[in-house]
Amino acid sequence: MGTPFVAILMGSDSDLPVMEAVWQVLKKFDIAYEVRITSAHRTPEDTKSFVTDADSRGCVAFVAGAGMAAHLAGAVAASTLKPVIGVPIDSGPLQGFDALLSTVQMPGGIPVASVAIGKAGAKNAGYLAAQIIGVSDSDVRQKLIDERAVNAQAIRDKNDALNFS
Ligand code: RP5
Repeated sequence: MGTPFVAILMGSDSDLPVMEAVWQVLKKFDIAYEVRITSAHRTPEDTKSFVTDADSRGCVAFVAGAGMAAHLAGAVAASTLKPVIGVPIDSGPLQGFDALLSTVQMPGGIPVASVAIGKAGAKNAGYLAAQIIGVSDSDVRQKLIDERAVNAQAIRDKNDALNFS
């Protein structure tokens, strides 16, 4: 088995502007990833074979982003026991509320960890995948700890600079 990696799937190339936030986070932590445009309804066989193959090659977690009646994350979860993080994309007239419900409302037994709609959700999907890897990878865990410390200090510095009281 090769280097552990995160597999990132999205239903359409129109999801790319949101989903690129996932690998921007992974890059920061030097985590390997693979990206595929593949749809639960347009290319169901390709989706299943990519998930099965990635699973066998050392994929640690899957991130699946889709909009509208978003069943991609659920379809991925059906083919693997690895953690699946779903990103509801704000495409379509309901601005992601449809995708949120489709992603988060999985029936019991086949879980999908849904994050928020859109770019913030994609970013958090990257962080959640990094934290999953950080359970067994101390380098990644330390980088996450360091980043949180830097972010917390930035807020303290702002308070000092603004001097409210
Ligand atoms: C979903 O339908 C995709 O994930 C995308 O968010 C939405 C629209 O797809 P396109 O018509 O832009 O390809 O399957």
